[in-house]
Amino acid sequence: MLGMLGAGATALATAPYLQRGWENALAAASQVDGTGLTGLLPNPGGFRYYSVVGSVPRKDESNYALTVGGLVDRKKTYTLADLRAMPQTRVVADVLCTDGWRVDDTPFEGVKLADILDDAGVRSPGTAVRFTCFDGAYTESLTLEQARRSDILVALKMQDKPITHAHGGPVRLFVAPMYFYKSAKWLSGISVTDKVVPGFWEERGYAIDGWLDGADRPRAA
Ligand SMILES: Nc1nc2c(c(=O)[nH]1)N[C@H]1C(S)=C(S)[C@@H](COP(=O)(O)O)O[C@H]1N2
Ligand SMILES: [Mo]
Repeated sequence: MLGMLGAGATALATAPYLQRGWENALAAASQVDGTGLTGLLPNPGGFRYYSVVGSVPRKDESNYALTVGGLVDRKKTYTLADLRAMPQTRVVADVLCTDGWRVDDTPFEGVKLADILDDAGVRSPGTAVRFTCFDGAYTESLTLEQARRSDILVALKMQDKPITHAHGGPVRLFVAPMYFYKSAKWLSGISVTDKVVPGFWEERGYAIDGWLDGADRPRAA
């Protein structure tokens, strides 16, 4: 029976499993090395797995929640279904990590961060946004002006599929015009603050503004 399958059909049948195997292997390796050395392993998808902690709980429709608070008029909690019911935007952009790897033309899809901020109503003196993650460790931030760009998403899909656990699913941030460290995985909290609070890597020397060269930045005044 197996002998009757052409080589091509076999490859087609096994490729998705191989891909998932890689993701699991990378995730497993990072339980041992949570700080990014696993990023040196080859990965056919082009992406490398990053986590600053060894193990991250899995969340799905049964237990995922995104809370929005801080300097807002209406504190909110969104389930996955709530986020899926909002208008979806697809952004295709090059992903670049400061470690030197890149994956061009990667589609992300989800809710504009700006829509979520409008929903909650930013109030004075809110000028920045802080992101927290259900890995319990990673944080990120943006100015309010940056956060309102239409190419910054609370993403539910990556490469036109639901975001996998390894890539920060079910919900991650996607900040298209900046280095990928700004795109917090396993997003669980959005808080409007009165000043930019440096994120996890920014406390360790990374630039707070992660603009990519050639990103369409606001003109200097
Ligand atoms: N929660 C969390 N988000 C994170 C990180 C992380 O370690 N934890 N790493 C950042 C960095 S440096 C990169 S390059 C990307 C990697 O995303 P990937 O694992 O989907 O390739 O996630 C960013 N967001
Ligand atoms: Mo990165």
